[in-house]
Formats: sequence, structure tokens, C-alpha cells
Amino acid sequence: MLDLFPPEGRQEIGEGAVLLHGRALAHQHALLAAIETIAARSPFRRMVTPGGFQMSVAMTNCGRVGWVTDRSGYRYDPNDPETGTPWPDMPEVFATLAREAAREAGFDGFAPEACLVNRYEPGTRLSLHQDKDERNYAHPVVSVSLGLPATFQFGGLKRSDRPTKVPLQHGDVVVWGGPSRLAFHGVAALKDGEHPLTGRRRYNLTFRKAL
Ligand code: MD3
Ligand code: FE
Repeated sequence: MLDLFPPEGRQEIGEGAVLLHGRALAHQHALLAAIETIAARSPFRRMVTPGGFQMSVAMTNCGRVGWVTDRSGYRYDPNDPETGTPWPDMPEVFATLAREAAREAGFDGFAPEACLVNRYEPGTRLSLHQDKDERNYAHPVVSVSLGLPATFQFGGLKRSDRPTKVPLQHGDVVVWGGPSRLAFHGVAALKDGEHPLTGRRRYNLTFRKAL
């Protein structure tokens, strides 16, 4: 028989970057319900970069701290600046999935304080950047893709390194550790489509140990 899937749905997409294909599928309904609960308290909003540009990605957070940007810079904040109150707690299903995925990729004991929830609609993109607002790059970042598929751009340690395209589908989990932790990356403009669970949207959960 032809084996159509890689062993255990696991694929090394770069040095230290492990794609766990479909790893979130068993939790898809719980994850999407939890996103709704979070957004009811801390709504999605398009933040402004320090340079004064409004991002096309809409964001919210859960956990002890959340990633925010405004004219004064990027930071992790215990409070939602829009509501002035703490971010919603991290749901158990989020924390458990992030911890288990990290362990499967070789990072035992991953206990993220922060989960950034990104929402994409057709045309939404995220330009090439590094995640450098955390204190300790020895911890991986774990990302979970839900809804419409996206083309992820995976670059190198220099902005000028040509990125490779990685398709990310509903249910995919990626653990970005080791040398990939500081790789430049972005997301190409979302193509229009219809997903049975999210309609014309893509969500991405990004778990980080921020403190
Ligand atoms: C590689 N989010 O929020 S997830 C971000 O799909 C972000 O919303 C994208 O980049 C999204 O910062 C990409 C994949 C990802 C997340 C963090 C990384 C890849 C990464 C950190 C280091 C290297
Ligand atoms: Fe990023």
C-alpha cells in the first residue's frame, strides 16, 4: 500500500521546526468554542504598529499576559488595553494542547503564559517579522491553525533570506524551536474560501512563554 501520510503526521519543515499535521483536529470544536468565549470578553481588534500602520490581522489574547502593539511599541501586558481588565484565562484545552505538542517536538514542560489569537479574513496578511518580544528564546513557540488554509512564509535568520512557502491547514500544529525560533516569518494574503467550521476565516493560536 502507498503510504500517503508521513510517519505519525510529523514533518520537519526547518531546523527545529516540527509540523504536527492534524494534531489539533481532535480538539477543533473545543478550540473554536473557546475562541468565541475569549472574544466575547476581549474582542478582536486591529492594533496599530509603532510606525502608525493598522495591522490587517485582528487580534485578541488569553493568558496571564497578552501581546499588544500601539504607537509606543510592542509589549506583553497583563491587561487588555481596550477593556482595562485582565485578559481571559487560558482555557485548559489550549494549555494542554500546547504543552503536549511541545513535548512531542522535544520540549518538555512548556507552560506558556501567553496565547495570541489571530483572525484572518480574505486578503489579510502578516508581513515578514521575527518574534523577539519574549525574554528567553530557548522556549519554543507553538502555533495552531484553524479554518481556511494559509501559505506560511518561512524565512531564515536574515530578513533577506528567501522564505520557503509552507501550506498550513486546519488542525495543523507547529512547534518552532531551536534555530527556527528566531527565523523571519509571515503569512501570505489569505485566499478567499469557505471552511465548514469558520466560514471565510482563519484563526491562528500562538503560544509563547513570554516572561
Ligand atoms: C516561526 N503568526 O503571531 S504562526 C505571530 O499564522 C505569527 O498568525 C502567524 O507569526 C499566524 O507572531 C504565524 C507560525 C509562527 C508563529 C511564531 C513563530 C511561526 C514562527 C516564531 C518563530 C518562528
Ligand atoms: Fe510571528
